[in-house]
Amino acid sequence: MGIKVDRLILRHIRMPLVHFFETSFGRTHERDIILVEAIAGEISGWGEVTAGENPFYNEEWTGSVWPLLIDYVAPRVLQHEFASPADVSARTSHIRGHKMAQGGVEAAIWDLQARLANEPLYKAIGGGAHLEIPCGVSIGIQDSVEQLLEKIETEVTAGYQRIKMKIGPGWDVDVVRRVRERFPSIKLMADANSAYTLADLEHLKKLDEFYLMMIEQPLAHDDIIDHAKLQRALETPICLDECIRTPHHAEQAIEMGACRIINIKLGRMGGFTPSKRLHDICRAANIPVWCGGMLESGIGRAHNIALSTLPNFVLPGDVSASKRYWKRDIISPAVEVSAGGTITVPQGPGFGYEIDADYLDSLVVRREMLR
Ligand code: OSB
Ligand code: MG
Repeated sequence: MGIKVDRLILRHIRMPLVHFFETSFGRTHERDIILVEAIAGEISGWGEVTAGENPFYNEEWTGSVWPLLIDYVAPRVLQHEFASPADVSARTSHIRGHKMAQGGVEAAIWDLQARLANEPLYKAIGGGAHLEIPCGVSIGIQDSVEQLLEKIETEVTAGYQRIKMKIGPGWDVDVVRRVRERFPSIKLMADANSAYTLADLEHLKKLDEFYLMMIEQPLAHDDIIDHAKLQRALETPICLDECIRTPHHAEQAIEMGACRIINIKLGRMGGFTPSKRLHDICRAANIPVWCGGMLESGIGRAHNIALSTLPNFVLPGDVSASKRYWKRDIISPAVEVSAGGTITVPQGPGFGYEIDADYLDSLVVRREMLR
């Protein structure tokens, strides 16, 4: 059964975060998110564009996504007969970059296809190896070390299986030391979001002492070669995030020894099809993967859950409960995490949660219907 999208509705929504989130590139208090509703006849599929409010994680931001979707992605996708959603990504991949914009539409069409077939999204994408997803949390840079220790305590008590802390110059070795003193046996990792260069090599080596599971993306967002040099000097495994924007980047990083782990983000890769290809490359090379997050609403979160059911997602990801981010989520029920730190994969059609249409409507900043 092929698939044809006859309408796309774009919505820009604004959602306040329960707590600000700080990375080495800045602080976020509220999210501006672009949602994609892909419609065939009476049935809708939903996707989320995971770009941030500013072009600091990658080149995309809420403001770039809107015209990119209207001028370049929608015209290539609307009214086109796809044999399968697996063909959507190839239809837009001539667009340089802007993978998150492309990926939001691609994911909406996978959800649409799953709903048309009345099956769960995870089955449609060929997943299902895990139906309980192991969860970790990502904790931003705090105003004080005490605050960070308190947050970690809360999350460990809630059952989360691993803690990721954001680091950057001035908030690294000494802070990690304090965390390790207080929590000697938790699974701990650090994410630098490209805050360092090879000039910091001796400083970064000091992190080896804290037996971290991995250090995520310490060096430049586009520099696989320097990561290979750093990995040779470190005992701690490097995990690449920003550097891996195509499956081929992973082949190059693995060949060069630039990392031992890869974080897969659905949006960064441009959707399920390239994410699956990346997953398969890593699996064949014995590189474990985990699912990253971009402070998603429930819609992006639900897609991440489906993705995480693929077999090589063997490490706890950054997919955590809705309530850590939102007072109220736009899906129902909210994403919940068990006392053992897992999410049970929902079995309903599509991504398996309902859209809370009234609440969603109340958050809309702008809306556009495309035919
Ligand atoms: O690098 O993983 C990252 C959030 C915004 C931008 C980049 C990153 C992050 C996170 C948050 O770490 C993960 C989450 O959604 O909880
Ligand atoms: Mg990261």
